[in-house]
Amino acid sequence: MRLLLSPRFRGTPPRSRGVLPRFHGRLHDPRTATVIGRWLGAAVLVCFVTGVVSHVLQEPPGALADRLPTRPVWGYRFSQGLHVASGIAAVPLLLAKLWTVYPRLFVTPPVRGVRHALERLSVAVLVASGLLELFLGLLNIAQWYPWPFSFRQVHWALAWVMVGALLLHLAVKAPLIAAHWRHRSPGTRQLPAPDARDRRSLLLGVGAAVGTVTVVTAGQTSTPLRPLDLLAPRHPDHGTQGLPINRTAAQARVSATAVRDWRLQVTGPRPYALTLPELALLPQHTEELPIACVEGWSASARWEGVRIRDLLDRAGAPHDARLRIVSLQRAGAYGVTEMGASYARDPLTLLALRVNGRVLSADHGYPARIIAPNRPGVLQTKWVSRIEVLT
Ligand SMILES: Nc1nc2c(c(=O)[nH]1)N[C@H]1C(S)=C(S)[C@@H](COP(=O)(O)O)O[C@H]1N2
Ligand SMILES: [Mo]
Repeated sequence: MRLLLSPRFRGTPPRSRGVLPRFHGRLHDPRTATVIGRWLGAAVLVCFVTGVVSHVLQEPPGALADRLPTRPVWGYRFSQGLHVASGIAAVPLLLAKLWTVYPRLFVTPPVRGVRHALERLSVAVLVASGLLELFLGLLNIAQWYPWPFSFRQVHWALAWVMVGALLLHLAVKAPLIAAHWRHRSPGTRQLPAPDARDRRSLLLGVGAAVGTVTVVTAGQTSTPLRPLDLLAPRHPDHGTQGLPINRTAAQARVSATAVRDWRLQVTGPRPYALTLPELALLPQHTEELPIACVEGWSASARWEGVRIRDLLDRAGAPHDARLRIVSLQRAGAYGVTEMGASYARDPLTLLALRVNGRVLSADHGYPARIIAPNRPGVLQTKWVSRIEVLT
């Protein structure tokens, strides 16, 4: 109560009249907004940059497709883990920030001119796009799509709207942010601000909330935090053969007949087909590589199989060939994917037949799947039936 009723203001609380609520809290002020805004800004920056990385790896523009880096092998695991963790951390930060500034919704007069109206409009765009962006991301982690549009395209477009509105917001508020960036304003150099203790409590609470949501979800990608992974929808250790399963063979409608009659087709200058026993006779390689899903979970596994580049050499494919990988899958997305030359030529990129010492289970892509270093999980195609050399 003391906090809400205290008459001692710092900063300028918005004026309100009549039926509108009155705000006396000392924490609805620019200093608190600046401090929380800095944390939120850092989370948004990390989330945005890692989001761009994820987008470029999934849909590389033009010639970049053949030059994507395949090292470090855990690069995507790290960046996508950060993307989801910073997005989750941004939720309590955004809520705290909105709480700090919401009295400004009730300023009177609501519009003081064209400039003020535009400024308020840009804040509305920022708040709406930020809330929606985080909400879409969270639902995607839960694999729940109650909307008719493509998650990825909307999440991507909205990210730019949000960042644009954020830059505008920062520019408009720059003088205010600068004035409240440091701990004490010049006039009160000697005395601690009267609201310093309240603010410290609020910030500690927000920090604790961020820490908690991070610790109970980051175990989906970080091995040391794994025992505390209580809230993430997927646990990296739960699933057959030591790996989670995003789409089962049944969900992908991979038919038993198709698997029984399976042969690997490779097209190219010298096309050929191989049965599973024939593939097993080719030189086999074992690599430890992570699967890193865009949803934020990741896990490392030991994969055994044939190098893609060996299969390509056998087909007489040119050195810079890009590939199309076709799966037996008949339902849902990711049945057909493309692979740029840097992945196709990498000695670590395998057509895997085994994982963690055993033949791939049906849900992990039996008879054969792609595993490549530093690559989003969605492109690690399961149930591979054909590799097409694109020229
Ligand atoms: N054909 C096909 N391959 C696929 C998918 C799919 O839906 N269809 N899902 C991908 C996704 S999103 C991920 S994260 C990985 C997960 O592999 P796992 O289920 O073996 O752990 O497989 C990928 N390979
Ligand atoms: Mo995934």
